[in-house]
Amino acid sequence: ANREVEKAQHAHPEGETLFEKIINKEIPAEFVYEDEQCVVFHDVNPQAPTHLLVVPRKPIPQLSKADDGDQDLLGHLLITARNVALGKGFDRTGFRLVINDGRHGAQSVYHLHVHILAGRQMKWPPG
Ligand code: DGP
Repeated sequence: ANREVEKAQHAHPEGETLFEKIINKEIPAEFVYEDEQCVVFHDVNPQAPTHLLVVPRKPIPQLSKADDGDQDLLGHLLITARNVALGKGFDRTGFRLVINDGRHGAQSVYHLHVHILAGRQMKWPPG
């Protein structure tokens, strides 16, 4: 987990990211859902028994750079996360959604994404 923070502190918030390559199927990922607006796939470095990423096809670099006009898309990401979390094979005990933004948020990939974490007891405050 600290490795991830280290990586995040050296990430550059510009240019094409890995997630565009995943969305375009140029590099593989374990997809669980996709539609016209977003995709959902497994995080390569899971921090919980279930760790998925909800990623808009539109390459918004981070939440703080989203436009007011992205309101419907942002809503769709949450509804999609909800649908996935209510889906088949998902633990009903609860889950956590996380959006990391910028350096202090420990964001490492500058293509907006919502983490879905589940399958264990979460703690508060987060590290
Ligand atoms: P964040 O710190 O919020 O920017 O999280 C980025 C997440 O992306 C991190 O949990 C690890 C994950 N990740 C990074 N590279 C890849 C990859 O190539 N494939 C997949 N599936 N996940 C990745």
